[in-house]
Amino acid sequence: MQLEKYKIDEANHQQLKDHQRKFDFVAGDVKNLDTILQKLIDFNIAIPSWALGTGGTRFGRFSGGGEPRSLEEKIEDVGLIHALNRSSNSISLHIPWDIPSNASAIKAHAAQLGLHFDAVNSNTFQDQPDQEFSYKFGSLHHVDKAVRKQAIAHNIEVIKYGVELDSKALSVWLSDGSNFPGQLNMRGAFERTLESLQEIYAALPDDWKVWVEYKPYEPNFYSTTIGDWGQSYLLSSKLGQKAQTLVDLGHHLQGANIEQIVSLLLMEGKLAGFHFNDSKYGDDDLTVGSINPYQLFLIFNELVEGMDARGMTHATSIGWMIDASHNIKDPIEDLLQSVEAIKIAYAQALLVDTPELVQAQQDNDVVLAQEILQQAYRTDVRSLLAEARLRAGGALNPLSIYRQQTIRQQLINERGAKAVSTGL
Ligand SMILES: [Mn+2]
Repeated sequence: MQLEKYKIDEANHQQLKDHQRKFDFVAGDVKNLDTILQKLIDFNIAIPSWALGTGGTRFGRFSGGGEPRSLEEKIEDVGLIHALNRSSNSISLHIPWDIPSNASAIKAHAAQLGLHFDAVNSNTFQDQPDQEFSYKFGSLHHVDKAVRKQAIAHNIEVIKYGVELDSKALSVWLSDGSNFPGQLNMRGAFERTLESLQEIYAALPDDWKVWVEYKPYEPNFYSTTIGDWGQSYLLSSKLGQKAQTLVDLGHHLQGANIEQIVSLLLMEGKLAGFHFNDSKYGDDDLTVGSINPYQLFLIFNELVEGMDARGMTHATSIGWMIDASHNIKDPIEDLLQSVEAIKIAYAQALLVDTPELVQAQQDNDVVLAQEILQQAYRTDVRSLLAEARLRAGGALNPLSIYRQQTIRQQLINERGAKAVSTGL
């Protein structure tokens, strides 16, 4: 289904007076208001195709109904999100969960909804029914060359699908690791991974990147072959300029200073981009900003400062993507909340008074430095986001329109109460 523009306009009209009062209250104190609004309009976050269905736990999956049954329907759902928030103009595919069998039709369908394709993701953490060798003991790091070759070929095939869709990056996350001490020679595993990635790297088109994601544990619980940003950085450095490190917020041990990691990767030109989510304990796949919005703000503060220092365009210089799929919310509502939380953190980071902060740091004025950051963090920027959406043709309040228009019920009517998203 598609949401007609006039329905959004009608709802906006009803909310406009209330919005204007809130916006005027905040906007009066914002320097460079129009520049900031334009940056917010430009800033889009890619939606992963696997986030449009209800995720599972190790114990079960409870679908909410009306889930997209095909890639086409997933694209329609992203189109709905983008129509509402004008901030989700791309979709990231996971192969083989979503194989674009007719690339030109898929591309045309997406373009009609104002969407394009972000990074394509390979999958060698599961066995597929028709594959010859198992990934039980790893893929790109496997001790058996035949298994590595199969995994390399899969990645090259994913690049091929991506080229057809005009994607520009291959995102690689490996579950390769070991569960018990002694199971694996760690140096050997790393070296085999590097060799495999070198073959994949050689197949990248000139204007492509490969993004190397890391994760400390799960599904393996003793070692992971690309376990942290240092290991990913080592690989991406050895591979070359087209390789960079991808930061997934949930892929850190508790207490890790992610903002510092981000700052240094950005300094080295090695930050590929983000997989946004939130967590309390591990890779929890919770909605961005639901647990620790201050950390998200601190990350964006480093991003804005670091990107400005390198003269990078915020919206397009690195990849911005959500990677979350949990099990109790309506996925579309969850994604609307996620995009909102990311843009709130971004807007707050744009409000940081950088010259004042630099001076406070120079003076070792710790109290003032904290005050400057928290002044920005404690500003309610939601009406700035709403104004940016309004100017871009979206909804003042996407979630309220989504509910008011009973979109989920319409999707259930169209697709069925038992429709379960493909892939996950
Ligand atoms: Mn991820």
